[in-house]
Amino acid sequence: MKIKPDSMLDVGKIRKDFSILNKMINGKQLIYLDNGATSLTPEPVIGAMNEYYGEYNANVHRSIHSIGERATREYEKAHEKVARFINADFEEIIFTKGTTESLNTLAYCLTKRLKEGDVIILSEMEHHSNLVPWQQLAKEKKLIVKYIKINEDFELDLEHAKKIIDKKTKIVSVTHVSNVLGTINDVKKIGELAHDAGAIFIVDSAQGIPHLAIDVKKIDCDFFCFSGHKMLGPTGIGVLYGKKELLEKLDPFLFGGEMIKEVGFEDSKWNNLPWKFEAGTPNIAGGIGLGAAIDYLNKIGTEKIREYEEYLTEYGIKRLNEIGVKIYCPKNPKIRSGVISFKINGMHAHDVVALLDREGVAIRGGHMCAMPLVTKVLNENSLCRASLYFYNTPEEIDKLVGGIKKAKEVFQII
Ligand code: C6P
Repeated sequence: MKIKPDSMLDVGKIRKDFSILNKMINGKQLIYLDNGATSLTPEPVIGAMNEYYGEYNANVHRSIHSIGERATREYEKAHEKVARFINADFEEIIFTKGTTESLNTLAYCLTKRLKEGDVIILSEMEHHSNLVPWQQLAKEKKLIVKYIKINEDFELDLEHAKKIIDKKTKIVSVTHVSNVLGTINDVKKIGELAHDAGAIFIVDSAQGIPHLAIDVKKIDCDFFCFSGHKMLGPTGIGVLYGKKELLEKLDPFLFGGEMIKEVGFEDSKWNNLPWKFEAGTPNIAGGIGLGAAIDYLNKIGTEKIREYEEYLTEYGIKRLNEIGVKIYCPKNPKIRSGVISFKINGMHAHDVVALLDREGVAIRGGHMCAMPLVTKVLNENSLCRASLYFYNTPEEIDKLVGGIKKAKEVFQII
């Protein structure tokens, strides 16, 4: 560990923007290591949403009074910020409730393109959000779902992917970063395999975009899904990116106000992109909050965030290895995000989480909404997961380690 963390990011200064970090939990200062579940929200993001409610609380794309026009401008600006952040065009950015809604929308909208016997390729490390919608669609339309296997170093087995992606494959949908293993998948490569077979390629980047610089054109994915609340934004807002030519061909999922250009008693015409897919009054404050979160991430710099998190993750793994817990993550730091899942022999994850909570340390335990991975591939009934973000520090990891030692003492595990 050659580099000093302070030379990468001024974490002390950054932490001042997150007032929740001063909170006392069970008499101890909060140590928040559950960023994979949701990230904390900095003051500028809270401020942007408060400003909307306090200064120009109006609906968008409807009212032409001053505050209505300002709300529309700010809401559209948020789409522009997201587009620039991932190197997409404005029309390609649809706001949804989150990754889950983005993926369900795709499963619904793509139904018409699928017929009995068509194949959908997922991977063994999918979150339920990128598994259940396809599984249910497959049951309804008699499709076949196949899963790319994981190798012994917790990476996707690309040789296996090559074998199962063929001309029958119509959709390949994989996670960018595993929320259990922290593996950063080679989505560019998987996308090439999908496109060579003529399939649509979808990326679930719920755990990717908060931590990595994203360029959807470089990845060359057809669709890209993520949630605002894991990248400093509020809950209830997320994004579905789609290539314009594909979005234009798809029928909308929700019908109603906002998504139409013209309505008659017999038929209707759809609005331009992206509004064709945003029916009804949207989450205006949430969208504006997501825009502010992107401003914040840009100010810090996605490359710096990645560099610091790589350092912090390596430190975390080293410290946890010292106390003999079993860690499930790739060896190669270049393909590892700040997710560290581990198991303490003789203790259920929920007991570990509860005992750490007494020390003010917040981590997650269970199957992490990736039940097939945890129970069938890793053969565990539950795991503990510390998930880091750029406002965490090595000292907080030391407190986690101290808390685990105490928990082991309670259970008399040496
Ligand atoms: N994972 C976790 O603790 P939503 O809930 O729609 O914002 O995100 C769903 C989702 C989809 N894909 C991946 C890879 C995810 O990690 C998540 C959310 C959280 O791991 C909550 S279960």
